[in-house]
Amino acid sequence: MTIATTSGLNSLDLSHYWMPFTANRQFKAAPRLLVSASGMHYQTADGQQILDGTAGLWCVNAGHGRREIADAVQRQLATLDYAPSFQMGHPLAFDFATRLAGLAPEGLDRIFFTNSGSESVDTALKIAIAYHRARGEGHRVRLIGRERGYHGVGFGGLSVGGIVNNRRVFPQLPAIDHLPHTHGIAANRFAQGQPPEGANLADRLEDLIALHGAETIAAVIVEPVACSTGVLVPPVGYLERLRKLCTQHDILLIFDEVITGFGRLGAPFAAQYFGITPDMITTAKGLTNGAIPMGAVFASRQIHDAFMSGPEPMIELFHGYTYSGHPAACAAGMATLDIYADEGLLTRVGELAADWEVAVHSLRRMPHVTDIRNLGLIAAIELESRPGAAGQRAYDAMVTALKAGLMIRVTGDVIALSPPLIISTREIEQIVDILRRVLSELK
Ligand code: PXG
Repeated sequence: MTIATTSGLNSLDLSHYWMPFTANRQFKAAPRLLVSASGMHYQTADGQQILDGTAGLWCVNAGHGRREIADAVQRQLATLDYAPSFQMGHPLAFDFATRLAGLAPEGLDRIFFTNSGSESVDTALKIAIAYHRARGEGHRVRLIGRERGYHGVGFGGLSVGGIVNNRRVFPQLPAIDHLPHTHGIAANRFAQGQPPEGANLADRLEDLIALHGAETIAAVIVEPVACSTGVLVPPVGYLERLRKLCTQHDILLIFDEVITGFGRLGAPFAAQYFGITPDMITTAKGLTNGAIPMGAVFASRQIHDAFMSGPEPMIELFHGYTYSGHPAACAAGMATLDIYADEGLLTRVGELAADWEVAVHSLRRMPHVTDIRNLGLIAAIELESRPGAAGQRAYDAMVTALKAGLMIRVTGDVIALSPPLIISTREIEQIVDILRRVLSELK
């Protein structure tokens, strides 16, 4: 068994690993290395305990080092390490899909397995286009995303996404358009929970329909809460309007719940929290508590059944991955769902959200803070950018917080928080206390 220790780290060769979404040269000059994790904490190479304010990258919902998951994966690998998923199967993938269907909003009970959020997104977009074709509307190929949306890094996801740095270097899919984002409305600053203004921005879909023709549009994809670009909480009534317009024009509505899925808002899915049923939900991350890479697309029965009409020997959807429904990932997922059920984690945020809201908004008067946003167990603290150095202030906050024993995420000059759902109220206070110190010392 390999156990990470601090010994040998001085001789660690950092040159070969090309790190994702990282300033490689800056990182390698002053590496931040984590070697173990348990519960709410990481441990660094030099033995420091770090309170995890971000559930890893928004994925370790049940906390770290869950023995049950490790044991389940180990048992599965020793029993059936791999089974082909094309024209073959293994029972656990069917069991896992059945369990997931039981958690899903009514009717979204057909599950397609992937290996990541990006793959879930590209899968859902392809299903949307193929669905319309299967029912004789092959002209519906246009996909609508939203400015400041993040849907992963596949060509589909980056095309519907709305983050300029992820897009500018790469060619995008044709037939894409974007709704406006909902950020920056003055009346919404420091709103607690859903902000009051901006539902009318959903009506901009009508402009896109007028411009392109509804019969060319396959799907609209949005994150119910746009997390990666700084926690943009949907204005009251916004998602309802999107749902209504999509239904009216036969456009599929996809909720990208890679982050909001599995309890982050206090319900299994944001769809249930908001009481709005999309046509598909994309997931990953909390699906396996981050322990094994896996994603899943939840599709409505109506979408699924539209594919099931041709000759039976025909493959209905020419799409899938070598590792779709991988046995080890299914085992991790089953063990994760057991933990969620046993510990009530998919609804626990309902009990924590009020304390969380009060705690994060107590930072309102700290230096540099221009806005605070929250929903469920998510929060953002937006800082004023230094002139000519956007992002630097929040980056410094991240480094200082880490030294003070707290892991936060930053995007631009926004601090994002999304701790594991097992957090205690004392640990919520700890997060805020450390941030208070960090902000008061920040240049
Ligand atoms: N959709 C959404 C809504 C996401 O948040 C993806 C798709 C892509 O998932 P994969 O598994 O392909 O990375 C994501 C991923 C951050 C951060 O700090 C967010 C993500 C990933 C890494 C960092 O905001 N979200």
